[in-house]
Amino acid sequence: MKLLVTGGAGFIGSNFIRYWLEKYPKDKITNLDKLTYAGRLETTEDFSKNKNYTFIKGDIGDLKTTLKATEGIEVVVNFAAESHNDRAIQDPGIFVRTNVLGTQILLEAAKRQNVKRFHHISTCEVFGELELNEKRAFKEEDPFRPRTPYNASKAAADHVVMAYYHTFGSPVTISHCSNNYGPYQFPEKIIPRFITNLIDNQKIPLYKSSQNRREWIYVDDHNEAVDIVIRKGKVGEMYSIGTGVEKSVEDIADSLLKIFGKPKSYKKYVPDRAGHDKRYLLSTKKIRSELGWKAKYEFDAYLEKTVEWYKENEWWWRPLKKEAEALYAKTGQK
Ligand code: NAD
Ligand code: TDX
Repeated sequence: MKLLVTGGAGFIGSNFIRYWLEKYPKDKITNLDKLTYAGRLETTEDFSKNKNYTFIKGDIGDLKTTLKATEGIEVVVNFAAESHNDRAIQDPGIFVRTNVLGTQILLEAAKRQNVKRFHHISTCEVFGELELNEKRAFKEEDPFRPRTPYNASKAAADHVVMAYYHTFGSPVTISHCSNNYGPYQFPEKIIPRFITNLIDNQKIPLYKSSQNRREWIYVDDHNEAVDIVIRKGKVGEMYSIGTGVEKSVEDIADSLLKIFGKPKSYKKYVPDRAGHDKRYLLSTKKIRSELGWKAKYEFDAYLEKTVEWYKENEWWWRPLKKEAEALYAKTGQK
């Protein structure tokens, strides 16, 4: 199979390529990535010499580039996006340009090149937020109710993907995943930010609404589910990928302090995120019953493995820490 992966120099996309090249060593993968602040060639170093791997530096929002990148491609997997809520509050425009317009331009190229499958990576956040005490979980057929510039751009992109399916018959699938953690995650996101602060013996900044919680998934579980959706999923369908493992900001902080053997006085409280969604939780009934997928990596064990990875790979994150903290210096959340 010939795949085009976009955003493959970022966190989940690079782990997807790593996973795929190992599992399907005969397949060919092209990675199209703009190399924004979040995309780095160092992240792809370990597989960059693989003879079945090609890298193109380019923007999914440029039709000429995407037409060339999709030539002879059977499957497109679109990970490329602006992905951080706190940045979207500072500059919503780039989120709309990359996540919405970029996705449309990539869809258009895939349509013109007769790509057999366009798989779009989306997020639980498109469904809006749940109350902390609510009993339900989001289902695939729930309406989109985004509340932040990031999740509005992801919801809008999903609508464009479905419009290409209904109007032009494009062979699309979409997956909505919960919060990922694992190696190569940019240290602006909560888990790598807290880990790298603790390695440096710094306090960890909890946003004021620290009972807000997320559903956590190890990145390889997400990527295995995407693999199954690509191979077995039905065109025109959306699939939710989650674990049911919910952790509040306080829980994450406490788990990491325990791993590092540090006292609770390492927690500090900083101003809340504007539009801070309280909670997301996905029902995974559909992917479990129709495609036979379920998550297998256990949270506590893989959180520890993730800590180990950051301890062993300072070369990777140390140069990024300044960029990540500069953002929070601006927002007063440092
Ligand atoms: P990331 O920010 O680590 O990586 C994004 C990658 O996309 C980077 O390599 C960047 O250079 C590239 N990129 C950005 N704009 C581009 C453009 N215009 N053209 C080409 N490449 C571009 O993000 P991530 O956490 O790996 O997220 C990947 C995808 O998964 C995103 O679509 C995100 O919305 C989705 N998602 C993420 C999570 C999570 O917890 N991280 C959960 C659910 C869904
Ligand atoms: O320093 C922090 N302190 C803190 O309390 C940071 C960075 C975050 N938080 C809180 C805010 C959230 O309640 O932690 C929680 C998680 O925040 P992020 O790591 O920024 O992730 P989130 O906003 O939930 O979005 C993530 O999951 C869904 C990804 O960044 C998205 O790309 C994905 O779609």
